[in-house]
Amino acid sequence: MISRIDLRGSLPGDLRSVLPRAELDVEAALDKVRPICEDVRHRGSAAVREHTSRFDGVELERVRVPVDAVHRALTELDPVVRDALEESIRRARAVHRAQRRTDVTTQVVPGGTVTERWIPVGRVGLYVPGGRAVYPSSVVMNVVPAQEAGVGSLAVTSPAQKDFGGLPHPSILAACALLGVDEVYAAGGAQAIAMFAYGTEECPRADMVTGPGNVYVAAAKRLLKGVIGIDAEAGPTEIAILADGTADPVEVAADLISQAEHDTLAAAVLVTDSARLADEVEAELKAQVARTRHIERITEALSGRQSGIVLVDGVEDGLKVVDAYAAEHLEIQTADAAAVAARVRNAGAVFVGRYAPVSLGDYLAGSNHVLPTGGCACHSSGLSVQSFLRGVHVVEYDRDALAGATARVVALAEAEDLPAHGAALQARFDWETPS
Ligand code: HSO
Ligand code: ZN
Repeated sequence: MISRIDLRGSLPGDLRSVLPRAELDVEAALDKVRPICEDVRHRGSAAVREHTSRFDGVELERVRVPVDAVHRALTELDPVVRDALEESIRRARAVHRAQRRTDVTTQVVPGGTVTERWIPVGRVGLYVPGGRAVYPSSVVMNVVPAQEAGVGSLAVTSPAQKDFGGLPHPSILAACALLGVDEVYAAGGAQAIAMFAYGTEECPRADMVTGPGNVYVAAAKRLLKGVIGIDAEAGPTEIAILADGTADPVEVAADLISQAEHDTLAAAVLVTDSARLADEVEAELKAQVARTRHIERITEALSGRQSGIVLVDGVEDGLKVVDAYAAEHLEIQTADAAAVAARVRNAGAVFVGRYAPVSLGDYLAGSNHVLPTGGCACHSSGLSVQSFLRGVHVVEYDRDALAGATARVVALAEAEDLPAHGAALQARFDWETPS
């Protein structure tokens, strides 16, 4: 069911090329989404409604969801789910509140300071998928950091659902209500991203759009990235587990399956120096997958070329492999897991030891579950308060401080053949203009 890659002996120089990974063809979807985005740009709400009718089979009178429908969804939410969501919000708030930044002023020279001022994005649109993946937990993970960053205006959009009277899924509406977000739209796909990017009669334009989505959503984000700020393009979920002979095969298999459950393209990768563990995990996968609800999807994900068991000579080599892979989620299931985890450089989030499975992080650890996929963890971080802040340098120099800088600015400006730059400083002083 799951392939093996044997890297025992010696590791190849270009590790990335031998490791399993899915490819998502966003480029191919660009041509499909371009006319939709243009249509929304020129015709606003009418275009959003028409594309909703075409793709979601729902005739909308208005794209905006009435506020009372948002609140009603919360009253109808299962109290057990409500309690869990509330605790998830509490824990996420605690972690994200600690990420807030304070303005820092550096005195560069006497009389000359630069202050880094952190300013939240003014208005953010959050895209919440509505197909197979209806995740109220992702509403929490996107909204909480934006709110903690101080974003003043927050709107959510999620596809209109035929089965729910043309509204987004009720669990999405309920999560919005719990978080205090009542500006919600029933729109999905590229038309929803364009709605935020250009604005419509119903929905004022947003400065930034975040949230996962299918390939058309990713393509629309790529297309409109100059018009609106975006978060990362989310690809299929990935879990990598670095385990040695001390790991429990039942738990390792369960964790691999947990993320394979998301999508046929989801990736589950075990990196281990124990051939015995590899065999036991493989047997466990067979046994456990047979008992899962989403057996077909999981089987396809685990047997896909993006998943595999990688055999290495020791934990040291294992670390090199997981760093090269740069997983969205990385579990460390080894002896002295904390010490091994401390040496990881590339991962979206690291889960240390048997009592920190990825599923905990998906819902209730307090950490964010919007994380870089596709190897982007080597240069990017997950969603955080920082994602919704801009650091603005505020420069304040007094007369003497500027006078002390002028000769050097003039020298650099001359070196770049931009004398007017230097002259702008000289104009403030009784300075002899060089001929
Ligand atoms: N594992 C997903 C997030 C998620 N899991 C939502 C369950 N619901 C990507 O990090
Ligand atoms: Zn998950």
